[in-house]
Order: sequence, then C-alpha cells, then structure tokens
Amino acid sequence: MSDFTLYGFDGSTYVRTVRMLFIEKGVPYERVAIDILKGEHLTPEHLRRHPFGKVPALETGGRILYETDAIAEFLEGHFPAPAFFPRNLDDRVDMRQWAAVINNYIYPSMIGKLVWQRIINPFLGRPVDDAVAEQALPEIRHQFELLEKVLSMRPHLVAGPASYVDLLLAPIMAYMAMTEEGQQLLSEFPGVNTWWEKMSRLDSFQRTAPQL
Ligand SMILES: N[C@@H](CCC(=O)N[C@@H](CS)C(=O)NCC(=O)O)C(=O)O
Repeated sequence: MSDFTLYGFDGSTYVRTVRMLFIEKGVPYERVAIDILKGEHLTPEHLRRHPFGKVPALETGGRILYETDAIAEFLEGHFPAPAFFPRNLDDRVDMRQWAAVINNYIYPSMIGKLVWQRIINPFLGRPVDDAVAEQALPEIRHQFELLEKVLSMRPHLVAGPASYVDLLLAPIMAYMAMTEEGQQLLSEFPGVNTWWEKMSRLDSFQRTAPQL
C-alpha cells in the first residue's frame, strides 16, 4: 500500500502536475477519483480535504494537504531527487514568481476563459460564449510574450533543468494546444513552442494524459 492518496480527476491541470511530480520522483501513490460533474468536490467529505472544494488534495500520514504549490513543496522536501525546486536562491525566487504568474494570471485566462469556452463547454454540451474567449486573447498574447522572453533564451522557465513550474504550465499548454487560438500563438512564439514540444515528450507528461 502506498503512503499517498491523491484525490482528483484526470482532466485537472493541477492534478496532472502532481501526478507528473510523483512519476518524475518515482514515488508510488494511489488515486481516488473526484467527479466534479457529479458535484463530488462539494460533498462534506471532500470539503474536509479541501475547504475550497477543489482538487488536488493529498492524504499522507494522517494529514491532508491541498494547494498544488504546497503539495509540490512537500514532495520535494521528502523526495529531493531528482530536484524540481532550485537550490540557488535567485532561481528559486524566479520559480516562485512563475508559480504565482501561472496560478494568478495564466490559468485564469488560458483555462478559465479560452479553454473553458473552446473545449470544456462544448465537451459538456453547454453553450459557448465566444465573447469571453475573444476578450481573453489580448491578455493571453501578453502572457505568451512574457513566456517567449524567457523561453527564447533558455530551455526552461527557470535556469537549469526543468523545475516545478514547467510541470505546472505544461498541462495548461496541453489544453491551449487543443484550441485554434493556442495553435496560432504557438506558431508565432517559437521559444514557447520548442519548450512545449519538449515538455509534451516527457514520459511523465505522456503517462498522465487525461482520457477525454
Ligand atoms: N489553487 C488550487 C487550484 C486548484 C483548481 O483550481 N483545481 C480545479 C481543477 S484544475 C478545480 O478543482 N475546479 C473545481 C471547481 O473550481 O469547482 C491549487 O493550486 O491546487
């Protein structure tokens, strides 16, 4: 039996990030599916795991962790090799900054607006609001410009090997690449595209593809 139980659903970008980390670090874990379409994330049982009704939540040693950044830091501390949190202070600060940018700006624009309208609503048979997707494009372009500035200079978001934030962004980019607008942006930003192609070849990425 594994020491870790991960609660979530495969289509979640954040759950995929945690699954990728487990695979990269070679740590076994068990999964418990939380079906948000059935409202399972809002049951009293799940709200005891995650007070905001989101996934992932990770149960380990009688403790429940939530928030992907915190879960990743926990895994990094307990399983330091291979490292996904840079040891060097400047690089670690860069990584924290990217994590905040991805969580506070990139995910809400790319997933919350564009992917929601282009992929998720059609998948669920719900009405699509084109205006929401179109209004998101300038801010998403701005985010691609910011990513390109770094990824045209080096292979990963932070100096050195792939870090936690590459694993945080890759599942988001996977959904972006499923949209016409995302394909267009990837063709315009070669540094981001090269990074994306490299990330999508990772074994941990391929083994965590959601079954849509
Ligand atoms: N800040 C949270 C975000 C997690 C999150 O937004 N998860 C989404 C799935 S990718 C979710 O649970 N959505 C359900 C909902 O918002 O109702 C983290 O870092 O773990």
